[in-house]
Amino acid sequence: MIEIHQFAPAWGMNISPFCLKVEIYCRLAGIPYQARSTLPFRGPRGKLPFIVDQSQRVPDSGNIVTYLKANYGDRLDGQLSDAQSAPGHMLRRLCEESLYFVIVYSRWIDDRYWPQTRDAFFNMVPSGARQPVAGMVRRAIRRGLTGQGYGRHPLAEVYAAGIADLAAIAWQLDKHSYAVGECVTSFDATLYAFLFNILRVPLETPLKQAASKHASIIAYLERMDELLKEKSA
Ligand SMILES: N[C@@H](CCC(=O)N[C@@H](CS)C(=O)NCC(=O)O)C(=O)O
Repeated sequence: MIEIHQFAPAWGMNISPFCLKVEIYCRLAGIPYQARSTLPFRGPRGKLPFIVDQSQRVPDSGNIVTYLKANYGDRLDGQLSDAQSAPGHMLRRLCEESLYFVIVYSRWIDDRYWPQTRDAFFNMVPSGARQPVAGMVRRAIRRGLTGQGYGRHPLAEVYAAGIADLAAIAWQLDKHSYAVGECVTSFDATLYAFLFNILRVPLETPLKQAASKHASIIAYLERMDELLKEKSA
């Protein structure tokens, strides 16, 4: 069985959008898997998720989906037209290359939410080492965000970027039941994982407040919850 190597749960849930994306893809495609908790430095590229399948290690959620399609059949995207693939690709990039960094910023940099993040993500570290370890990881995340760019902006601008991303997603979901049409596709694994990581974690961030106001986003998460329940029944 495929092993998905990912972070240990925090707040009782999968708090990595990229790791959750792979889990959701497997659930939607009906591919059995086992989740294994690990740390990023153990992965082939120093990030999570990676999968292990018959002793082969595949890193990167995008590569993993490509690998699963090639080895287990393209169970979700076989019928996609170019007119659906193009907006799907753009939605995915928006989530992974923009919204993701606003989520990271809200959890790790915004002082209002950092204490909750620290307590949830580092509770397995012995209490004496918890503050220094958490502080060290936080500094590394800050450097990453400075390199990416959002770390150089004032707080309000970072959230404005994320809120604009959510408005674009809401517009798309107002037109369709799923990410790019009336059938679920691999793009929904991405979209659901990112929206879940904004709306279902116990951080009342400006992103969560903005997402909560979009009826199409709320309805989409509920629709996907129902579908995932049916798939696992
Ligand atoms: N392009 C990668 C991105 C994965 C990624 O950024 N993973 C984050 C967690 S959501 C990570 O491992 N961060 C730890 C680190 O950078 O040290 C993918 O699609 O899997």
